[in-house]
Amino acid sequence: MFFEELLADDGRVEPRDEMPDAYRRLLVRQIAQHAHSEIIGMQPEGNWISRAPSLRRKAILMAKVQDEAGHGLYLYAAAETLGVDREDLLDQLHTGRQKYSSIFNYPTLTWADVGAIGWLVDGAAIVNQVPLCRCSYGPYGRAMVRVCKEESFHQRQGFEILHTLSHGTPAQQAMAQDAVDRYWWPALMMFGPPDADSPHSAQSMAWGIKRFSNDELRQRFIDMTVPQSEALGLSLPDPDLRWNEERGHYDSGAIDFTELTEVVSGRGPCNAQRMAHRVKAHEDGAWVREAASAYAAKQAAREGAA
Ligand code: BYC
Repeated sequence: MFFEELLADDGRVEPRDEMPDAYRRLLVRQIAQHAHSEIIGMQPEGNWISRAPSLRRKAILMAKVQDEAGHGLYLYAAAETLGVDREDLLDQLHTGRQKYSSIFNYPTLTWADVGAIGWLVDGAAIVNQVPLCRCSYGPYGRAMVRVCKEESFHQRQGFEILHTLSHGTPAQQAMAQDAVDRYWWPALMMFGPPDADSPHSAQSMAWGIKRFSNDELRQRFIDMTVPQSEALGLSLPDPDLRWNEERGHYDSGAIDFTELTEVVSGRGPCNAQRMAHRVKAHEDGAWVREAASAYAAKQAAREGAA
């Protein structure tokens, strides 16, 4: 069969190729959730654009939040190549039938949270998404290449914010530490449930959508981040974190996955607020979509007449 042979050969599946329905469904589910995460992800940081501490910081943050909107658009476009409709995906998000990343249901209480999101959340996103550049589905993998380049800039801007704060006044240091204390565990939960409780991993890895398991990527993130925290002079809020010579990895404390379940089930600190804001933004933007459609129809009619 063409599909199986292609995957066995590490080839790429393209939109018009034949593929099993279950492969298509698995991809639509993941790409849609990913797209939704990017656009909901604009909210926690967007909250600080008007309060960024300098013009430079404001300009950088605006560019970053705009990048996240762009990522959402590439991903909705990638999902559409699988035969789904963007309006329908948005409807599923707005009615709670499709998920978005748990991480965006936490509040951004101080400016340092913008640094912690860049460093930890975008850092986790890179670790999760670099292997997705090799995803067996072509349009998703290609979208990820550009997304990862931009995420890498985002991660550095977060690190630089925290570096400035952690080398600042005692109050600034405390603010940076507090942000890291609040974002560390939720960032680890971004990688999903432990492998033993991850219903989609086995099939997703067999089909070359995911290349590594949730726990493997979580470990990779921890190993990468501990030395960075030392460079920042900030501690990570896990007393059990220590290098394990035998394993060649950091050991870490147990993650409270009941918190992930709660947040994913809609009971996180900001779920209701994030969703209400998203639905309102969509409704407020209806006139823009109508105007764009009317303009496109006019252009098409003009081209047809010429
Ligand atoms: N939050 O079988 P599993 C970003 C769900 S964007 C919410 O392990 P899978 C950024 C999962 O969907 C960040 N839900 O699933 C943006 C499934 O539910 P359903 C988003 C979660 O797919 C702006 C169920 O739990 N990144 O970084 O094999 C600014 C069972 O899980 C979560 C992506 O979407 C969670 N944390 O693995 C800054 C990357 N974890 O569908 C940054 C692409 C699990 O059965 N996605 N669930 O109802 C992936 O790599 C994978 O989908 C995941 C989960 C690793 C997230």
